[in-house]
Amino acid sequence: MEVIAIVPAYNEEPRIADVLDVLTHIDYFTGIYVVDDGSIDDTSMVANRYDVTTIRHSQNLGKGAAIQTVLDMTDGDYYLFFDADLIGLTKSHVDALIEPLIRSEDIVMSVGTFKAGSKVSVNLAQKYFSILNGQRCLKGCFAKQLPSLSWTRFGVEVFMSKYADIKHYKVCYPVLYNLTHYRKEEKLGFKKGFLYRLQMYKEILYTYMVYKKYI
Ligand SMILES: Nc1nc2c(ncn2[C@@H]2O[C@H](COP(=O)(O)OP(=O)(O)OP(=O)(O)O)[C@@H](O)[C@H]2O)c(=O)[nH]1
Ligand SMILES: [Mg+2]
Repeated sequence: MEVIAIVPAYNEEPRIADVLDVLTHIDYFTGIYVVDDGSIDDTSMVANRYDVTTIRHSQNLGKGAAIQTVLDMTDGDYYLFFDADLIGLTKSHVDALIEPLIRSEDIVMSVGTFKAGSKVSVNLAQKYFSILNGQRCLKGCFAKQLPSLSWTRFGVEVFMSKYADIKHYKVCYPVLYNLTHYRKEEKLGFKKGFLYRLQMYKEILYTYMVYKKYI
């Protein structure tokens, strides 16, 4: 059985090691793919210290295109997706994403929901818009059936969820306690981070508006 982890990463040099430290100790992964999407920092160099396949796009093509690159070159039974900037990732989070799919014939995708625990608090967007959460597991048959994700950029999660919706496929939302991530403002400073956030919302909104054309 092929169980593949995909970590899209754009300028995550200071943060990606914490995620790869956990993923590379999970014995059921048959492949871990980091897609460094034209980062201008040393994301690839950090990833290369681990037993993972690092793919580098020479220019930034967006999160959706990064994921598509790996889907095109692999044939997984399960695909697990993790952001490269997670704080507090453990094996139990990974298990919580894949187990419902292994147990159920019908469920094609799990979408993680961040929930505050004793260790972390989560912000409102994380709590109420789990459709945007990047921590997911997809059955291979569903992942391979998806129309191309290459155009979606930050809309990739919305597109996956809307596609499942339209096809009336079953999705579940396991709660991931004590898991959170760095926000753009923390990574880039308030002004740059906020402008980048607006750009992300624009891409998500665009996907909401046009996704039907691509299905
Ligand atoms: N490959 C690739 N990965 C990206 C790109 N943009 C973002 N990512 C990765 O996708 C994940 C989520 O991106 P973030 O910018 O943290 O977005 P977010 O966590 O949804 O948003 P905030 O917490 O609100 O800032 C991280 O691992 C990023 O490195 C991109 O253009 N290409
Ligand atoms: Mg983030």
